[in-house]
Amino acid sequence: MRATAKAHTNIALIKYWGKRNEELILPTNNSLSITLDGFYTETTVHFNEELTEDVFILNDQVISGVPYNQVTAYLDLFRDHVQKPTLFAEVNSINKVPTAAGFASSASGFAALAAASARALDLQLTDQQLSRFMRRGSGSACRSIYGGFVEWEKGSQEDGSDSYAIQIAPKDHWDVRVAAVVLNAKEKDLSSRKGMKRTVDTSIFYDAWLENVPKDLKEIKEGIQARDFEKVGTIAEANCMKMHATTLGAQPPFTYWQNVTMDVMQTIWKMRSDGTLAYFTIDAGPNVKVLYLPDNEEKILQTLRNIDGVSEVIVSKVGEGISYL
Ligand code: 2P0
Repeated sequence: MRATAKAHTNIALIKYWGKRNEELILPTNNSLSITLDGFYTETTVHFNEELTEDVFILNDQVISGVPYNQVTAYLDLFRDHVQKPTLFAEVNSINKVPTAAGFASSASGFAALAAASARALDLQLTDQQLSRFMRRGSGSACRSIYGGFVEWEKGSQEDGSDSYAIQIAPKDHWDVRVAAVVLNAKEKDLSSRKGMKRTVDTSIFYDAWLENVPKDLKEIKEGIQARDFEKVGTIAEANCMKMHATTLGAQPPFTYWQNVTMDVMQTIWKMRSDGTLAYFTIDAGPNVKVLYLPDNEEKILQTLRNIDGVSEVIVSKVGEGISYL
């Protein structure tokens, strides 16, 4: 009843932004991401009849409070599944997703936890079933089941049975790079979960967001198949701008951007007008991720590192899906 799984985080090019069911984590729109090789979580789950409660160890520290409660609530899904309400587990995680890099560790964290839990219980799940379990921890986690380019189908069933990830193209399809630009910026005040909810509930721009996603999705998938970097970058950057525009129409309005976020955006625009193809995307936080092709790597990294307020630039290639150790 012990297993270890490794999951990589992912960066969305078409953003998941809104839920139609908060408890089951069902989205209002399909999303599409690249799995990243640089950032991952490795988790061992050991279900043990002798334990009287779960134990959660993260990076060699025993964890209590909110993160512990999230893990135990999540393990309840598996206890329910096997109908063993008192089967507790020791969870031991190593997280190689630097929080400063502005990647939510929830995607790789819940993907690894789901995969290790299912394997420890010998559940023999299909990929769809496993992706659905991942989704219940954090929406974006369901995309980390696969490497390469991955779409999360929003589905239409109320029970979420058709809301899971599918692979659009494997890792080796295309060597695209993603640079995480780490900024000297303060932590965000509003979590992505809360910002997403406020936007769905109040933004006057939200319907426009939803109407537009299918077009972005169709075109970016064509771009990925054709390895058309200009097309993929243009759509990804515009989709990010539209997601962030919805926050300005919320009540009260908000933005995840800080001054240095805009400095990086403007630097990318300047690079492009000078002929270097780089595109940005931004999640629910101030940090910026930059997409580019390997030929331009040196020049782009040097330019990014020279921006005032940039503390670090971390490069990632396209990564693999779930693996077991
Ligand atoms: C994404 N984000 O597609 C998008 C883009 C943020 C912006 O997944 O499911 O709010 O409540 O755990 O933590 C944010 O994730 O989602 C997210 P839930 P959360 O990657």
